[in-house]
Amino acid sequence: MNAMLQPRFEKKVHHPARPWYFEREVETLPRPKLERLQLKRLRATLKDAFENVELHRKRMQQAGVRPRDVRSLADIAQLPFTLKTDLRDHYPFGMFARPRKTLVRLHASSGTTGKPTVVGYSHKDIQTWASLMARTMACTGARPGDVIHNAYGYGLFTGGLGAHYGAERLGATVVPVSGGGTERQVALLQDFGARVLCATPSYALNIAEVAEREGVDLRTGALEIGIFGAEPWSEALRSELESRLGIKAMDIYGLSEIMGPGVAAECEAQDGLHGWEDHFLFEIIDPETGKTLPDGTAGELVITTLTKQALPMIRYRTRDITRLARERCGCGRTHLRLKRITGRNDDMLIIRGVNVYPSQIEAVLIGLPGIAPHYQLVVERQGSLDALTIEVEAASASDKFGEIEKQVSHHIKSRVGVTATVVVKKPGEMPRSQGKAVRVRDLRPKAG
Ligand code: DLL
Repeated sequence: MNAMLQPRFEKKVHHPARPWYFEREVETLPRPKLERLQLKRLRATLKDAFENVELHRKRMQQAGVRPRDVRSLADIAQLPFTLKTDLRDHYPFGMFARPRKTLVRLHASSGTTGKPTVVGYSHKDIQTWASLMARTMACTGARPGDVIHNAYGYGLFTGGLGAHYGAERLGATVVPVSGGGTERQVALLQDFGARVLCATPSYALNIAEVAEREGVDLRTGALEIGIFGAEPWSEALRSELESRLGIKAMDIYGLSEIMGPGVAAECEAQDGLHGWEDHFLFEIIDPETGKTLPDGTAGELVITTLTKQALPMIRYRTRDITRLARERCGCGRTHLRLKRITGRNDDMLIIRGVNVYPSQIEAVLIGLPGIAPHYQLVVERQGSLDALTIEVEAASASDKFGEIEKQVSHHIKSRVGVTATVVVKKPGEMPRSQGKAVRVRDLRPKAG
């Protein structure tokens, strides 16, 4: 049946009035106790890294700091940073703190250039990850007994298996669909009555579109919660997904180098992501100077692991831009919150002197009349400057593309401040995401 012919029915999403915690005691630990636990674990991690990872030992020696010199959490600022290039330079296993034979799992994130980044897990690391993902899912509203449809990709990417183990640990019924085969996903979502959908936000949009095309109204079904992450996304895309799928769209954050998904998660307040401080230490630094920035200031997120065995990370520079908030949250969790991650430092474009993240463009595009939420940014070099073209798809076949282009260009200029050429494509012409969406096509000549 055509989706347009079905009755419009706004489902009331059941979000429990009272929060439910997977690990109540530690999630609500008073901050002084939480910080004492962090310091104890930090010192143990530093000792372990010093004794077992040559790179960390050398770096600490060069900086003239010994693990026992770290007597307060603030002392961490004396320690050197770890970079993604360190992992690449020690490819594949050179930064592991445990013998390879004792590890039970490897994952890798695909590098666009050169070698991938390889990460390893001990048996205990996998247990910790499963618990943290269960905690993450519970924080977003998932409950034991739910059917959890897992459309994160299975394989070397941490999304699929991370969510899988978390869902099982929570006591849910996991459907391990992985990405792709979207028509089948729509059928399974209906047939199995999934309450929770795990996917990248861009792939969830693809699912919503295919469902509508097939005449399936997911808004009236069992689906109530989307656990979305693995790529930057905007509040505008959140509203789009919430209304098209009839769900609460929740943001989760993580990265392979630190563990995978399950590092931070939104609660029902949808006002920042609780970073699990009993396992990670979060800092914000100025990406230029490396200096620590106060809470509330936007900068680069730096994470130190506090319990990882196979791959302890000391002051890992994530390149992700966010802000920290330590005020108490209404949900009762005492762990700090990371504000929505705007994007990666490397993804920031400088268009005629104006800094812009793809997610800022997305926030303007979604909801503009006449266009669908499918877009790509093309960056080219014109003389000595970078020029931006926004390719976006028309909501319907019409002959008013020129008019839409003018409108979009005007809104981008007035709200983001950049001048962009806008090209409107016919419906269905822009690529659809199967996992992490490709938002930028960089056609600038490569340096060197
Ligand atoms: O994307 C882990 C993950 C899987 C997170 C599933 C959430 C859900 P990587 O492939 O190593 O790991 O990519 C990590 O993705 O440094 C961010 O730049 C970006 N990222 C992840 N979550 C978010 C988010 C997984 N919620 C990189 N918002 C990170 C914005 C995100 N960016």
